[in-house]
Amino acid sequence: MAKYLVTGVAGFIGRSIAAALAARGESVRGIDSLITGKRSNLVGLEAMDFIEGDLADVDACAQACAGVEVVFHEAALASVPRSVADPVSTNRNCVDATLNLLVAARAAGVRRVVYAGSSSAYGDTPTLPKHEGMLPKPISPYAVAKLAGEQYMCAFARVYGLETVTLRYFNVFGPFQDPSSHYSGVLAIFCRKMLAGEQPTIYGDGKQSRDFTYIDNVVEANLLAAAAPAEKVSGQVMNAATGSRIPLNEVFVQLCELTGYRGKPAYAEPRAGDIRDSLADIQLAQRLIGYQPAIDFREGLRRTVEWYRTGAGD
Ligand code: UD2
Repeated sequence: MAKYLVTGVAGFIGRSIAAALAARGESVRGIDSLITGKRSNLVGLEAMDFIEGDLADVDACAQACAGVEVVFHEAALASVPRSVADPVSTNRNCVDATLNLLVAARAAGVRRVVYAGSSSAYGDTPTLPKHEGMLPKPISPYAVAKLAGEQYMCAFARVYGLETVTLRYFNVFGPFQDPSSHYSGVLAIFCRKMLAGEQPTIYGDGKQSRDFTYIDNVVEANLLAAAAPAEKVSGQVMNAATGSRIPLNEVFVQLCELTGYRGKPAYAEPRAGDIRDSLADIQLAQRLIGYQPAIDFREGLRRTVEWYRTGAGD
């Protein structure tokens, strides 16, 4: 019987958490609908109990949660522009899925659910850094859906005593992130394009900034959140990031150095629902779970470029 369940295990964050658990010798079950997750991301996880299933299906949720102690809930339909194009699918795969999972987790006697929240919850407020005491102001359907999920987490902790912890991720990147879709994360798209000598497109003036967070930091935050004492963390929401930000134009310059790309970027209209600047205050996670980002942006970017250079992302 698996002690841990990872939802969205064929996505790049889910597979990275599952791999870290497996490396510690833990028994892991994973579930993924393979809507955006990729079977190829399960390489190295052959010992895991894998369920191909959709969390919008309550029976799949029940099957996934049976006998499990801790859930890492990474499954979602990510992307702001995807949610602008199709808000109903985003709601189904983020909100309905999260509620179904929580109901099933409670029924199965799961002790704790660690949830992948999103920095998009803060919206486009000018205040930086973003801290958890700020009033959420989501501006895209995706941000609304991720925020609804974290509110369900808090409510289930409060009214049912299920231990829940929300980590608000800030633009996570790294190996295994899918570069192939128009809706992929910007660093995955840029790495693949620039290594292939293709021109990347920057939406807007490129002065927008992000607290890009390397995957290993987020995996570590999850392991700490799962292990922290309930009286400290249950029902809490905390940022998981690096606490520094970089504009997209500067990212492009660094990627030119790392990939050898010699061209210029194309510039296009800003995207609807896009946020200008994003930067996390990470003191709460430091205090509650002892989180400290170990890999900085530059080193993370170097490792990421090397991974895409191997062609593993194709
Ligand atoms: C949001 C969340 C992030 C995560 C993610 C999931 C914020 C601040 N961040 O990321 O935490 O939940 O959603 O999808 O809300 N861009 C280009 N060219 C491209 C692709 C993107 O210029 O080819 C720009 C894009 O317009 C944006 C930036 O790059 O300004 C980052 O875009 P993204 O899609 O990687 O992530 P973002 O910030 O929407």
